[in-house]
Amino acid sequence: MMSEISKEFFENGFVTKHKILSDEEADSINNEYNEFLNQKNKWVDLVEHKSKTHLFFPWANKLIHNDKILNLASKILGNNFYCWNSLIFYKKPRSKAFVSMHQDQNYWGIIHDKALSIQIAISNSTEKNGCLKLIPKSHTKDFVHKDYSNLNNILARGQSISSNEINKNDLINIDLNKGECCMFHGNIVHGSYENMSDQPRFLFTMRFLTTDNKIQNKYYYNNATLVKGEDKFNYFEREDTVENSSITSLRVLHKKNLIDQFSKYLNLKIKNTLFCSILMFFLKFDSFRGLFYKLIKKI
Ligand SMILES: O=C(O)CCC(=O)C(=O)O
Repeated sequence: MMSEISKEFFENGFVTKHKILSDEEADSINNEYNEFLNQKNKWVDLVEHKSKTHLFFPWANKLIHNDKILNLASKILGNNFYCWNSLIFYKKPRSKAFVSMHQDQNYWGIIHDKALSIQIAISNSTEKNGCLKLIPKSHTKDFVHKDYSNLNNILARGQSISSNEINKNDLINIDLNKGECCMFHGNIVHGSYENMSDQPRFLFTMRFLTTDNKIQNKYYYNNATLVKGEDKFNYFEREDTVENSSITSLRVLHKKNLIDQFSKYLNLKIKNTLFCSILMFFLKFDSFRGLFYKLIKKI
């Protein structure tokens, strides 16, 4: 029998306000993250830690294995699934950063629908500080996407649905108190506006998919962490965890993934293979990628 949660999820494309972390647990992650931001970091790390974050921070690696999160995801995905990505969406106070409206499945290129995201609020997330916005029930329709380049767009490729296609009145705010999460379908229309408050907004999103799914190699890495059950398909290379390995070795894989992805995005933007290979000769060095991020104002 379908649980209430899965019924609501498939009907509306999301369920929200499930408490995962206590206020103290959320604060502790927030403090650790602020310490990281206040350190003297390499430019490259200031950008690249925001993707595949579970291979960068021990707290993130623990969160993708959190029982309450896995319990929630298993109501939709069943007993065998991976976490293949995790991301930090952080907006500084008064930051103009936004996320253009998009459907994740439009660019994930997965082979079937069994994929979702769970977004957990590490700080309170409100309309004023630029919380997640989504259109209920929009997961049942496919929208056309264009690459919309804007330096304030947090999405690296700027993938967006044209504003004419969307009625802004259909968007709802996903207000979350720290420690709460929202689980949303891979095809739901979502994004967020700028932070108009004096507080930072810190959200952490985890992407889960079933072991019989595949991801489009054209854009993404093919390694993931098995967080529940077993994998009889072996489409993914299995990532270690911080429990059975160390954060130092996870960070080696993190770097490799980010360089590979950088090269894939570059090839998409600049369709000249020779030129891209020459650029990548330099850009595989941290200092050059860091400089590049600085030039495109990602730092
Ligand atoms: O909350 C945001 O800023 C957007 C988050 C998002 O696009 C996602 O979690 O997939």
